[in-house]
Amino acid sequence: MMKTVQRGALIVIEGVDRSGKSTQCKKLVESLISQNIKAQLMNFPDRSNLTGKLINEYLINSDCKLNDRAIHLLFSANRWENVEKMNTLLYGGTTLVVDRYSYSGIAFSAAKGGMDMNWLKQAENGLPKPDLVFLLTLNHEEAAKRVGFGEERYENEAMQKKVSNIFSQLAKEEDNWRVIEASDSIESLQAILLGHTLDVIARVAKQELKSLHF
Ligand code: ADP
Ligand code: FDM
Ligand code: MG
Repeated sequence: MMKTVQRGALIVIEGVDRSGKSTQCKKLVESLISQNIKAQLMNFPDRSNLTGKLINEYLINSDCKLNDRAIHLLFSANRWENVEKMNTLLYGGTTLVVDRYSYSGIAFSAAKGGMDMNWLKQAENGLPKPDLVFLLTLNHEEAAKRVGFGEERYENEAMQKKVSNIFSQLAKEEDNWRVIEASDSIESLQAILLGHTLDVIARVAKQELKSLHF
């Protein structure tokens, strides 16, 4: 009898700078692969594609002036550029572990002020909806003890605190979020994330992927 391919899960990790997103994403992919589960890491912004190069310039060069709505749409377009790739991988049975997604897009733009929340969300509607979003929370004092901010735009305390509040708000709007206090050790956090992820992979394997609909 033919074995139908079960789809992979779309797992997103969000959180403020230095909350441990990149560390946990990398470890989660390694843990899944070590259990013979097909898994791949993705991160947004994806600085390798066309929109990603513009975004990278905006982030690293403080002299780069760009309208707030224009850069918001570029971050969103950067995700849209990857939709076919994401769908192909997911429906090919690969679980995607994604370092930042639409919620970073919404939170960072909203933290700047002056843009309507519904307008910010609109650009994300229709993208693949994560099966699970981890929000790593860490207070600013704890984050400050970790290896320091770089020189990129948004890497300052005021911005990070606003972003943190908006993430907490977004987490309450849907039931697919798991809020994890990120001050524990890398290993104990990883065990928690892996447990939730394995549950979700099993639960969604035969379900159709949903689309974001804010
Ligand atoms: P993010 O991607 O959220 O900015 P990183 O994963 O790059 O965060 O981690 C930022 C820094 O904090 C790195 O130096 C990393 O080794 C360290 N770090 C990550 N997780 C923890 C943890 N649970 N406890 C202590 N330090 C951590
Ligand atoms: N960022 C990231 C946004 O402003 N919008 C987005 O849609 C995304 C995905 O870009 F400051 C911001 C968040 C962060 C920066 O940093 C990217 P990392 O270190 O590559 O995660
Ligand atoms: Mg990171």
